[in-house]
Amino acid sequence: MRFTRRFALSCGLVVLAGVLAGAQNPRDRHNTGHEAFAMRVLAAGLGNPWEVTWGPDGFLWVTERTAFKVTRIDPMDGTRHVALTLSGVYQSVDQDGLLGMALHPDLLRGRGTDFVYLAYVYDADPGPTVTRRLRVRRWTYDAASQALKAPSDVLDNLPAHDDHGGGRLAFGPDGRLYLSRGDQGSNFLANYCNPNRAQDLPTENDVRTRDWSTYQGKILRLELDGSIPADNPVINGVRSHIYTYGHRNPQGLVFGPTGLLYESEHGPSSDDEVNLIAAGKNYGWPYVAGFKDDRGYVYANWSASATPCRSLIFDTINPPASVPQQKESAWSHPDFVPPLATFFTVPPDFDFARFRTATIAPGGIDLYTAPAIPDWNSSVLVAGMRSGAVYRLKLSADRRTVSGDPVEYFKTTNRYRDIALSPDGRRIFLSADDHGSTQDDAGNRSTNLANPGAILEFSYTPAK
Ligand SMILES: [Ca+2]
Ligand SMILES: [Ca+2]
Ligand SMILES: [Ca+2]
Repeated sequence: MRFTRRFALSCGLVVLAGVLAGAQNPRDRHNTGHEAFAMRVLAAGLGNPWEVTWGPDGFLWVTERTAFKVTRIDPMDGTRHVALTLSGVYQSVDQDGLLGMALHPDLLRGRGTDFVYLAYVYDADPGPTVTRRLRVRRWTYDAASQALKAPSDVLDNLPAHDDHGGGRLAFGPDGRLYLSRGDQGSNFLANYCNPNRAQDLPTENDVRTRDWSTYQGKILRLELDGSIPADNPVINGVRSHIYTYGHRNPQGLVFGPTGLLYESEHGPSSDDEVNLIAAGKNYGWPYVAGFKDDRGYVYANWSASATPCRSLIFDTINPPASVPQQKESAWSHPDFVPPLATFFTVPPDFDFARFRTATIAPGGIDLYTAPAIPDWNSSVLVAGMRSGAVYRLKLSADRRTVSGDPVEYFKTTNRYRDIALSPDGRRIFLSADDHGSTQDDAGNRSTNLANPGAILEFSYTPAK
């Protein structure tokens, strides 16, 4: 087939396709985990909980994307304590608002660094026009009042838009902040005429003038004061905040115990990716989705159409002849890194019009390294928004490759946005969006979410 990307929401065939997809869509041919877990709704009705992480105080720390709150939740009884309600956040779509949060590793350890870092979208235009930008700002946690105080800017004026916002923050073992930035949905859906800038890199002058407009489809590495680390990679002759590039919409970012950095990102209509992130590397987007295999994806650059793009109607399956198209195999780059795993790579003749997207829409990821659940140490856990499940990828002994196929767990009719683990590894907590579409238990698309805005707990119950 000439071109096979597919926009899943656009067509009435999806209901029929849902029935047929069971036999053909690789997403529906997964292994299901045999371990037993008890499910409990720990909290519900949160404003799109986005990041959930286990804090040093034994509470779950949660960002609420659309309520602009940082909420601490007692994992025993679900009691909530709001540590901060932000002002100055901009949110009007599903990709903006309050996003990532990283806790300083010395938070509540009496070292004077009780810091919490947040990433959120704001409107940089003082007038009626909306100009989305992303800011990273630091707060100090005051344990006596259980509140976040004393905000201090880290970095702002980062590009943001109405689609593919990335926004995950991670605190590295090297004492630096890592931040994922999406490709802003460029060359796709409503933004199909915007050139995709995931491969664009800044000039020396851009860096000197603090023009961060190329920070789309990137993973950034920042000093804690927002400056560019002196040991950041030099890419194309320039050192900037950019750590890696060629990403689409990375929403998962987590460090393993030996300092390896794992990332998840959304694919187009196939090939969501889990990547091992290494300094200066190119992860291929938009030239390559998943592996460089010419399966199910061709880069069609709408912004370069010979006929003005705005006069065209976006069509993922059959772009008009005026839109330049390039097969994955026609592109090569010395720093290209293929993914560890995809969700899911499709057969060469996969019929997207019939069988729909093969993606899970990955949200956050976490790394499981506890001994509690037999054979899970070490695994990457990936939250699937569109599939309503979590996938476990078993890692090799050096944690640099994935062994075997993904195994599915915790299937419900929810959009799982992020994951947190109790330190003993016996409890897995999942945040769930308060609206949107996912799959029900029969594999059909559903917007009737079982637990809107919830934190769900799954406790491992070992076989007797
Ligand atoms: Ca998390
Ligand atoms: Ca890639
Ligand atoms: Ca591919």
